[in-house]
Amino acid sequence: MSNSFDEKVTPIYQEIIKRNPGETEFHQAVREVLESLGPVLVKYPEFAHHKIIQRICEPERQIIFRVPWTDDKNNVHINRGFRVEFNSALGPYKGGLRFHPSVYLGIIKFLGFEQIFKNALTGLPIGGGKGGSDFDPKGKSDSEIMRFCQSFMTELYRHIGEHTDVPAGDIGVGGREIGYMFGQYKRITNRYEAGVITGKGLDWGGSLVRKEATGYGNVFFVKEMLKTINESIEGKTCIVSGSGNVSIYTIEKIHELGGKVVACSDSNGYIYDKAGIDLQVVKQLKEVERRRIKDYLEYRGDARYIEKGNIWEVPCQLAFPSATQNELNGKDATLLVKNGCIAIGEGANMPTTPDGVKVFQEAGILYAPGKAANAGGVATSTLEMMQNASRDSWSFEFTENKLSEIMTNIHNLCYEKAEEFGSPGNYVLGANVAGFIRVANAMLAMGVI
Ligand code: NDP
Ligand code: 2IT
Repeated sequence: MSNSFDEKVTPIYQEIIKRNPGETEFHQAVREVLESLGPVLVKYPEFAHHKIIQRICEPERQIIFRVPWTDDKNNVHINRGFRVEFNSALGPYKGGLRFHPSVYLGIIKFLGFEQIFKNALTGLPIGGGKGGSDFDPKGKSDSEIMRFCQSFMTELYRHIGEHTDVPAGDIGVGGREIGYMFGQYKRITNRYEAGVITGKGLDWGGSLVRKEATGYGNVFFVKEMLKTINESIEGKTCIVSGSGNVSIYTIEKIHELGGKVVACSDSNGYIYDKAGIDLQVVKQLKEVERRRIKDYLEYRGDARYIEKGNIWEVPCQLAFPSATQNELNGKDATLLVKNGCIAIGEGANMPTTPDGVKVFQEAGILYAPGKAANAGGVATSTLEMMQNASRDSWSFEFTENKLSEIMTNIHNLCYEKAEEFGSPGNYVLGANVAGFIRVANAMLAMGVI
């Protein structure tokens, strides 16, 4: 066991491992938060007395259900659906749905756990939850996707609601899937309850900037970090892993601010384009045609594609891991630092392994953990809920300014908390402590529930 654990926290962590066997990603996420909490328990002994940590680590409710569907050839398939309603101290459960074959309870619990603190950092009234399925959307026809989403919602609808639990997208769930799920919810309940799900289309209750929000928000966060060392995005060479929703809008904002992204990827390999990634090509391939990133070469002959390659070997000054958990390990981190990387902004949830985080921290480079840096997505989902509740719709500029303000606030909160708790520049500590204290205070006020 690492000595970074406070002695009060060690037995709590051991008990969590025992109660949740085999859920390695959940253990990893819990450990990272608990490693920050020693000094918090010293300052707030009432949190220990009321067993806030133990309660926060136990989901309020976990739902697992069968999702049967038929493919285009009339074969029957059975997938497993999940919704973990983790913590509602600050508001209705809020968090995305992930459709990916790797999904199991341990992944949904890690994501739901992270979401509690991320949502708290936004300052908005949202609790934490996450859901999804081990369904693999790759290669499925549009009507197969629709039937799967309808079957998934036929069970999920009874657990959600605008004041109860509000899902959104994540890996494998974008505007198309949200549309099919909202349609089925509306049909079953006979209610046009727009605030039950976010990431909706712009003509039917969606918010401008939601699609862009996670990527833009991450870039805003990194911009704020760079300011603390009198640096900026302008002129920097960047790499962004993945080529999905988060990656695309990270690239867009970096380019708008004068940086140059030279590499992005999918699960098959990465592309390197020295002249800078042509984002229109990536959007066409990924958002419209749902093809592989290697097909980028058909449009940009000078670029290179490295099948199964490691994107972190590309020299850069700023890195934005935006694909999935544990995609960047200790060796990768060492390589990035050696190649001159000065800042990391995590678009994905927990993309850096614990030994990778250690490398960044020991090298003293700027490192923004996902729960702070990618909070712009869920924050803008909440702006969508506000617009739904008031039957209003806001302009792009107004909404983007709000997002930018929220990201600056999150940055400053993490920065200040890290200083207050004796670890200046440690955004991991700052984010964990600030998020935890907000939830803990609400839990304390509401009694033992
Ligand atoms: P998308 O499904 O749009 O894109 C995911 C991208 O990551 C694809 O390029 C995909 O490649 C790649 N990827 C996914 N899983 C793996 C894997 N196991 N190994 C290698 N590559 C992988 O998802 P998002 O962009 O929405 O999500 C990306 C990350 O951002 C996730 O960690 C998510 O939790 C996080 N996030 C998303 C938010 C949102 O608003 N959407 C908000 C906050 C965080 P391929 O197509 O080959 O699978
Ligand atoms: O990880 C995340 O924050 C998301 N997938 C977005 C959640 C949301 O409710 O918008």
